[in-house]
Amino acid sequence: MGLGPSRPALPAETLNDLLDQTNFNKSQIQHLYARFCDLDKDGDGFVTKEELLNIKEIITNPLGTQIIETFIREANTLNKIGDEEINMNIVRFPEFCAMLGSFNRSKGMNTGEEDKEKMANQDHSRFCKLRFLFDMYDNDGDDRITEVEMLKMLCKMATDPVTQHQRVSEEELIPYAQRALAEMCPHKEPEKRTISFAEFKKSMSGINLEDKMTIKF
Ligand SMILES: [Ca+2]
Ligand SMILES: [Ca+2]
Repeated sequence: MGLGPSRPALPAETLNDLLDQTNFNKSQIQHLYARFCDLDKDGDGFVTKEELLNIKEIITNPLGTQIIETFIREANTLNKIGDEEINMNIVRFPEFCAMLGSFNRSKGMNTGEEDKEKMANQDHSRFCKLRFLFDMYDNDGDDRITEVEMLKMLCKMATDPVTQHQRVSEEELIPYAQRALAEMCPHKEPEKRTISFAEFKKSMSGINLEDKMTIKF
């Protein structure tokens, strides 16, 4: 088939499934597969956290590790087949495609679609991005963002990804975490303030996520 020995061909069955399940066309899927194979340095058919952390935009992003950990976590919820145990450290190609499909939705959209359907797709894409962002903050996955989790994210954002130098100290960031929580959650007692996804979504309305949250793979 003209493919080098280092890259196994994408099985026709997988390709057909992905054409059904995502909005990507055949050449987009093949492009993603080539990218997936590049990331899969040891060629075992999975990409691991370590392999994903090699992506150039991820290395230089202060939230790179968070993005990848959340990406893997979300991919693995799509990954569950029956009672099969979830392997939290790997992503297979179908999940890789499904995850990117919900991120770069506009790329995979058919041009001849009805406007209505396009709008629904955009809403869906925004929803997926917001959910992803929320899950990045919600480190323990209990569906609430606490002050500790907010503070942890702020510390990460203030840390240089290359030198690991934290430009602003944790003590200095505490008031910012508290203010963010107070703004998003109206609960009167500060120690009871946690943010739900609904509150998070509301606070993000009007913020353009398209520029900030389109990950190029
Ligand atoms: Ca691998
Ligand atoms: Ca939480």
